[in-house]
Amino acid sequence: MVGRSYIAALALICLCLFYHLEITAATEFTVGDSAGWSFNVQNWPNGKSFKAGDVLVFKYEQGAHNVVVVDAEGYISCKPKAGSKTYTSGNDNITLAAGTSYFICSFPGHCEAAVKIKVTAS
Ligand SMILES: *[C@@H]1O[C@H](CO)[C@@H](O)[C@H](O)[C@H]1NC(C)=O
Ligand SMILES: [Cu+2]
Repeated sequence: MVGRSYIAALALICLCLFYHLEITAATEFTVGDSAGWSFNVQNWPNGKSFKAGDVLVFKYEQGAHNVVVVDAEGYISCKPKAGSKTYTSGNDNITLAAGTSYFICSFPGHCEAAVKIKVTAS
């Protein structure tokens, strides 16, 4: 009897751990899906839920765009502050922190053409 309930308890613990991992595992998102980091990508985050630790993958032809980490002001104005972190590989992985993150392309006219996203992670 003792052996049985011990095994049952272990099984329950394993299930709970598995469930916990399932709900906390990081998700990888390709920004813009098949179109990638491109014009009019701005609405791509709509309806998706993000959590801290999720990874955004920005895919684009190297040299055609870049990815600049900005704040709300930079997002709205399309003007990154000097020294803003900039990614240029064309296959950039950015891990989300909790809160709202803003990314734009700083090539002339691109951010204005909606190569920008705002993502809120829980
Ligand atoms: C980003 O992650 C992908 C796999 O998801 C990998 O192929 C790529 O090399 C990574 N990019 C960088 C810059 O490390
Ligand atoms: Cu661009």
